[in-house]
Amino acid sequence: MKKIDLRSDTVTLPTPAMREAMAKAQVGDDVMGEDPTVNRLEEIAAARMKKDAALFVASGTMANLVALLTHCARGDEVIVGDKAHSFINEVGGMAALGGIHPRTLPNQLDGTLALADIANAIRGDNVHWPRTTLIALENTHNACNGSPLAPEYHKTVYDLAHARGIRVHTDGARIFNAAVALGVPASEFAQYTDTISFCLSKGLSAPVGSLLCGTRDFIAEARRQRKMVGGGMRQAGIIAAAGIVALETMIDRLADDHAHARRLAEGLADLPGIALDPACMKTNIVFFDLTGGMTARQLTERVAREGVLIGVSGERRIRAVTHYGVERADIETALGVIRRALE
Ligand code: TLP
Repeated sequence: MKKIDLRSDTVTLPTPAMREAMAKAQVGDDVMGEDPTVNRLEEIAAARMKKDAALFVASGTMANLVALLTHCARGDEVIVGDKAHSFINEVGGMAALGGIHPRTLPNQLDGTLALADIANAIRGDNVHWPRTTLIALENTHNACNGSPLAPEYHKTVYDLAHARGIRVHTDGARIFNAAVALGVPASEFAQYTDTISFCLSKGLSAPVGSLLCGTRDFIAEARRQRKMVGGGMRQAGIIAAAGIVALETMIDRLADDHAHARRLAEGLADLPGIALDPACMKTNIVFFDLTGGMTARQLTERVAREGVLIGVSGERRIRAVTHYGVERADIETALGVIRRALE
């Protein structure tokens, strides 16, 4: 029985081309700046985002942490969505390690922060208050149905931030999903954010790694912060090699994942006992709610016994994510298994 693992696109396995590139990668000591494969990956990433420079880090969590540590001093405030990955799912690293104060605003259904909320939240100069230093956005927005944020939205936030002397960081863990969904290059989003991070290890299927992109000076300082949090990885070209293959070969196929997610959402919406609006599903992440007696845990356990893995994300809320290795036929199989499990 083939396992159909829809828990996350982080479960993707490296492609044969990645394994070959890893085996043949030229490597050196990256902390000394001497790993040619890491250097190449960083150049490719910066060029894709049309930024000056990029830094290879171990994970999306490290990319956001290093970005925030570089942007903010202790006691500074970052405006961030209440459903942002960096607020919910990164172990409170910004507070624990950076002394950074999160000011959460409600994420709208489409993953945005309301402009009026942002404008109201930016603090003036007052001896009682922390300084607002940064606005952190997320694109696609994981917890908001994988919604892609439009470049125009980024521009509005960027203009507002810069008019008030504040910078913007974008957690673009899945920025290529946003790019494919909206039919624009990733640099369209990146031009309206001071820094952007993205992951190689999610939909792009590389085994490890994320990139943080920004100005040359910013990345030079981020390199120190990366070292401080233990992210100097030495012969990291072994993993960077897979990242290069990911950027060169795995972006366009994300459209398949989106089509599969759409089919999954439509199929689920037809099942009794499930609530979801397929119109909300624009990329590869599908959330749905159980409206009958069953809990999310009960359903996930039942379907797991038949080889379909989905993620619990609330008492009656479930997440399913499509990715490389999940085919159209797998979606139909998963729908059948879920339907039977609900009966
Ligand atoms: N997200 C993971 C889990 O942590 C929830 C997933 O399965 O979706 N930003 C965003 C928007 C993310 O979705 C994630 C991972 C990260 C950052 C962190 O990346 P990693 O796992 O590489 O540290």
